[in-house]
Amino acid sequence: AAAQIGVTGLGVMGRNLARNFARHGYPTALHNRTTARTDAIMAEFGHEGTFVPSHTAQEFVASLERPRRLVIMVNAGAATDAVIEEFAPLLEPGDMIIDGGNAHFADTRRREAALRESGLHFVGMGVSGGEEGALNGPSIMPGGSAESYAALGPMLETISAKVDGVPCATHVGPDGAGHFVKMVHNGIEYADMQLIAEAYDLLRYAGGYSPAQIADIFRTWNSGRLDSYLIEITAEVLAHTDAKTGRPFVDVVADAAEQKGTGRWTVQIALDLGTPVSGIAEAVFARSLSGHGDLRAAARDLAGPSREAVADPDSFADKVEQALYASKIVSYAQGWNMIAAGSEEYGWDIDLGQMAVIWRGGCIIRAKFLDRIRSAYESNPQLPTLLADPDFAAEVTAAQNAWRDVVATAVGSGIPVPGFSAALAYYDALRADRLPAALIQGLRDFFGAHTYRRTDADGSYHTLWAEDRSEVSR
Ligand code: NBP
Repeated sequence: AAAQIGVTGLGVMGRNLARNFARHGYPTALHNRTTARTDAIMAEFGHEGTFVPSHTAQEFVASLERPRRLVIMVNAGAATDAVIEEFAPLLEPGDMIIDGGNAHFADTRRREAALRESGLHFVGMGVSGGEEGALNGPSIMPGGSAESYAALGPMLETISAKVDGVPCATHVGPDGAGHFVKMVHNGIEYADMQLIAEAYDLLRYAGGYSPAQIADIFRTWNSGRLDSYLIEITAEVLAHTDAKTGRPFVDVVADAAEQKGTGRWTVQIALDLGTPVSGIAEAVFARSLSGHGDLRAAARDLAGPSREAVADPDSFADKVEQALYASKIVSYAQGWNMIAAGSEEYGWDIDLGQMAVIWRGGCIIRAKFLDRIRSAYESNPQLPTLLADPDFAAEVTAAQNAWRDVVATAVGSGIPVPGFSAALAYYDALRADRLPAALIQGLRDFFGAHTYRRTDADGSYHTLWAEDRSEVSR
């Protein structure tokens, strides 16, 4: 039998992606290093569609119609290279290797270039939505050649999530573009979660609300402009009572956040691109700080204000909603600027509005809000920042007093809000007439003769600081 697509690496994600293809009527070839896993999947899910299981790489490749579409769903890094090395020699020009793992986009660029030499298409494909999404409709971010997308895209659009009938899958751009935007997506997810966590902390310790009450507040927020998957599940997690102790679940979970690395990659690459993603950076650092039990123990006795509840918790909760929303706009503005910077650097020509379209469903950051980003870029594809979109600008303007109050309350109460305050600082820095960067340039010129530019004349200048302080034009 000729399968239209094959999946190798039948772990949590690969198995569900394969089932998703088969359930949509595509005969799907199955392969896994440990063959027992393939057999077990056939036994359990074989009735869901047409599967063509194989125990060897040769059989697997032979079971695919041409041009072959071979999806790899294994751990990123060495495992992915090993699997590519195993299969590439068995393929023929025009065939596609599709890497659905969380690869670093630089690896994807390297692999794409190498496989192109032998006439193979390599598609670095970001997949978001976890286990559930892979089965029922993920958000899919494929990179690679336009030719490969022509052969693969319709299948991806079929199995992806849909919002208003529109698939959450699109051709992002050449080589590493898909994995790049998946990485930024994950970075934005880190920032979202950090902002949500700060909102919770404020409601709890400055608002004086219980976790169950905060769950209700999040539920209310979820019926408004913050409507999103993460706000929805925040209410679930906060409402949950620990079965063992009867205490709020959030109080029995150790407060040390872990990470698998895509947030860190986002920040590393943002530093290389020179694009300020302070919201994502603060989120990554906040997780890492939370895990430093040694530092936290050493600092426990440092002085700070006592945490007292505000006088009017209800109005405070409303302000926290505004601060959260405004900070979220900033964080998405930063994320989108990073995608634009990557697109520019690598010549990907990414359609910025389309990223909002494919993240409206299937993925972890899915939200009503993304529709607004889509329309902002639809109105102005050259939008320099989301904050310049008239609708977003109006909303942030309306929220800014509350936002400042919330940050001030946090500072006054000793509640750390790196996400809220970094977002506000970014907002104020962008709108400032003059930044103290002028002084920094003066200092650089003083100690290192690094020169500076002037507001009143072209050219670069150096001031002879030690002597008569006259300026020298360079
Ligand atoms: P799992 O740990 O469930 O499965 C890993 C798979 O990789 C297994 O099939 C394993 O085969 C195979 N594999 C490994 Br590991 N090393 C191999 C090698 N050297 N040669 C051949 N096969 C090898 O992982 P998962 O959660 O399905 O994740 C797969 C990829 O998807 C990862 O890159 C992950 O980052 C990405 N991803 C995960 C999620 C999520 O929510 N979990 C979401 C989006 C993307 P075996 O059975 O023989 O050990």
